[in-house]
Amino acid sequence: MRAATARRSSEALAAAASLLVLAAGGGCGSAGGGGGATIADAPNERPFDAAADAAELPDAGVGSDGGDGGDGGDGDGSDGSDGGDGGGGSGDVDAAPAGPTPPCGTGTWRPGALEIHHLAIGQADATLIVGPTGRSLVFDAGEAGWESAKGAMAIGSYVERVLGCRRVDYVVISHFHVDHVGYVGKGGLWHLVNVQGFEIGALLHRDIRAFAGNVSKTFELWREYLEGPGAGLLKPQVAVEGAGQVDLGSGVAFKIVATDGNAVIKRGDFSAVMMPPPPSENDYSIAAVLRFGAFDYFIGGDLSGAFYTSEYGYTYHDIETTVAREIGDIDVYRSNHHGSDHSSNATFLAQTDPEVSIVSIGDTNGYGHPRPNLMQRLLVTSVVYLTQRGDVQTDIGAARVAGAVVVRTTDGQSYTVNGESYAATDPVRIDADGDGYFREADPDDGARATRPTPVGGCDPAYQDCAGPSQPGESSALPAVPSGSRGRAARTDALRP
Ligand SMILES: [Ca+2]
Ligand SMILES: [Ca+2]
Ligand SMILES: [Ca+2]
Ligand SMILES: [Zn+2]
Repeated sequence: MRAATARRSSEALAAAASLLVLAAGGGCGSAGGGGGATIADAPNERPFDAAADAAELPDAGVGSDGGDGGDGGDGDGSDGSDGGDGGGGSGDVDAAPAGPTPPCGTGTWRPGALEIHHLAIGQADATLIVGPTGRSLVFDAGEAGWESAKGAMAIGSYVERVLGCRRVDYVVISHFHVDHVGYVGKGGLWHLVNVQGFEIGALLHRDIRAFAGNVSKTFELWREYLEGPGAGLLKPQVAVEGAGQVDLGSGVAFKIVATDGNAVIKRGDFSAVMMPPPPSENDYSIAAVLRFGAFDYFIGGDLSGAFYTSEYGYTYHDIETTVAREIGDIDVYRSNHHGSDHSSNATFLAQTDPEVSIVSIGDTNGYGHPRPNLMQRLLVTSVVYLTQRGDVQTDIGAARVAGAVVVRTTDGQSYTVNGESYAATDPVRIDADGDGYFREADPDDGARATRPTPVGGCDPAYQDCAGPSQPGESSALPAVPSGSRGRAARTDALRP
């Protein structure tokens, strides 16, 4: 369901209107941006490819991946290798001169635009979100190899090019795997603040004291670092569900809808348990919905969508199915867990019904990403953009291999993805029985007690299977307003 709507004039009007708002302040720190004369020369829809950009940097050759990071990693069980990339490499990190931080708002971003940049940094994640007043959030800042700083170098130069400065208001780390946060003392988020001199307003992370499954050296070092030298630099906060922690400017809501397993997995530290295999770090990913007008976007790290036991010593659990009812209909979906088919389950996609899907993926991944099943599921519901081609054995159909994927809107009504135009929609979705699941996702939309069951079933070791019909769900469903039967049930409380 895509519709072309190139409405340049309404975009320009909205941009002009928001310039007036800007005079009241906000923005990324200091400068208010380049003024109003820039609407005609709108920022590049697709400024550059982060990986390519990094290759031009003098220090881009640092930290070739090597050795054994001991990272529990990101595997699927559909493959073998995990953690470090193997091979030699010194891993030396040259200290890039930080220099004075230029003023914010002087990069490619222009006031009035909401931009979401999915960087192409291989099999690792980094997404830059800039609100219409210039407030900024980096969601994950990972490395494709544990000893690498290449991801950080690419992220740093990309962010500076968009914002004009080395400062971001928020960093959200979905979970503590190298491909989402990097390794302390080597790369990723550590490198951004310690070597490149980035200033961070606040770091939101999951509760790594109260919830731990299959942990890695990456996880343990970050847990120490955030309570030690990292505390002052990163101002870490434990993420909580809701929209109270992140302010991306007027009209934008950034709501955390899952963290620490969304109550699907039992609370506790299972890191010393060998058998049964404890939950994957992926299960605990922070997930969030961003709403701006009719534009709805979801991002959720490596959130899992099936109970599955890996031969590598961890288990996945279906978190997506419970989170789906908190999300509702979306326009753009940042695919969970790269190109894994243990995520993006059928219930999740039926409930959220995205028009555009974005898969952050590396060409040289050992996991067979994107998995054929995943591509089929995404392609029937959405136009699919891949940051890299991934495994060449997989038929990707009409998916676009795009490099960095940039989503941009100025009015919350139409948006572009690397320059292609789409209409944001808020379709009427039917949830006749009021159980939170639209009829497309609900096995029986006339029976409130009948809801989607977790993919792969319930894990008696780490879930409460004797409780409510679905783990993680309180037996008391939210009250249903009497007039809501047959109407769209999504809550609009977040809408600006
Ligand atoms: Ca929408
Ligand atoms: Ca229903
Ligand atoms: Ca039902
Ligand atoms: Zn990952």
